[in-house]
Amino acid sequence: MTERLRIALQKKGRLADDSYALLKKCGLRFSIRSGGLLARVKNMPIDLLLVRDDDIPSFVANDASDIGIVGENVLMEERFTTAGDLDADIKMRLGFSRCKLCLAAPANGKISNPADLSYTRIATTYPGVLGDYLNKNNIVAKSVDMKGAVELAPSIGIAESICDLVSSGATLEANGLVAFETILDSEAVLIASGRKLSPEKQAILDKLLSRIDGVIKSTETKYIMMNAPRDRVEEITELLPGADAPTIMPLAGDDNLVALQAVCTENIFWETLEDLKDLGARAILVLPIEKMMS
Ligand code: PRT
Ligand code: ZN
Repeated sequence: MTERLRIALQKKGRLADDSYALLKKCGLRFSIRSGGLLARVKNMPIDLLLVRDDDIPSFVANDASDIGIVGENVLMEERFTTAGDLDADIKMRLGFSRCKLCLAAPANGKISNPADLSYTRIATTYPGVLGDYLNKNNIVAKSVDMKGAVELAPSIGIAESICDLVSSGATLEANGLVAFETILDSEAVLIASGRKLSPEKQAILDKLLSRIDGVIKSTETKYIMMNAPRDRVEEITELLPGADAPTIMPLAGDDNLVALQAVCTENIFWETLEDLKDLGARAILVLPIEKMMS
């Protein structure tokens, strides 16, 4: 029987859709049934274990799963609550589900910087990460552990400030709170334990990691094409973000213009296109790249 690599994923929630989408872009074919705990990938020896995000680090650490996709915030919290005894580490940063774990307090209140926290109460669902921050910064404060709706804590009088995840900031604003310190920047990460995998599983994992790397790079990478004045090619090339040597081709019937094409590994903003135009570039096209393998 062929061995199957097992990946723990969040079943439903803010991480789930982007995790499924990433694996689909890597060529994995599967469907998620409601109520199912395991989904079988049809075209590769991989099974998906569909669980709550909080369980993912310990499932990976305890061999219920070979790898997992989880928010860095959840991994860090699990690390602190297991007192550093968690066999799960970041293998790859995935760039989605970005958020910050912030300290926030009522606008125009008594707390507007970390020094004001001394001998106050801070409500959070991240007591581990918060405790570590308070320790490292020599702040003596009480952490009030909650299961959710942390943003309501100051208005109901159970804490003077909160430590919670923020992405757009709309929730803080709607509750009259202002963030004054970021204690963790988080994004989705792929985690694995230090256990040695069998050669079969390791080969599947290596293939998957290489495809994920390709997917992440290709979303940032663009192909740019333009017609450029021959005597400005050097200046134009310098403007292209993260580009290797461009391909230059003559244009039929025009000795002063060339066709210039390059792969840019960083984002191309409108400002760059405007600067290229100022250097005489015309007919500028920016094209997405679907797949990459280096
Ligand atoms: O059921 P399960 O336990 O699996 O899911 P969950 O309810 O614990 O987690 P879920 O699905 O809400 O979030 C999963 C992961 O998404 C988190 O662990 C983070 O890594 C990441 N993430 C990214 C976020 C946010 N952005 C986010 N904005 N998690 C939570 N939020 C909260 C935030 O605290 C606020 O209350 O969403 C609310 C809206 O945020 P604003 O700032 O846009 O208003
Ligand atoms: Zn959760």
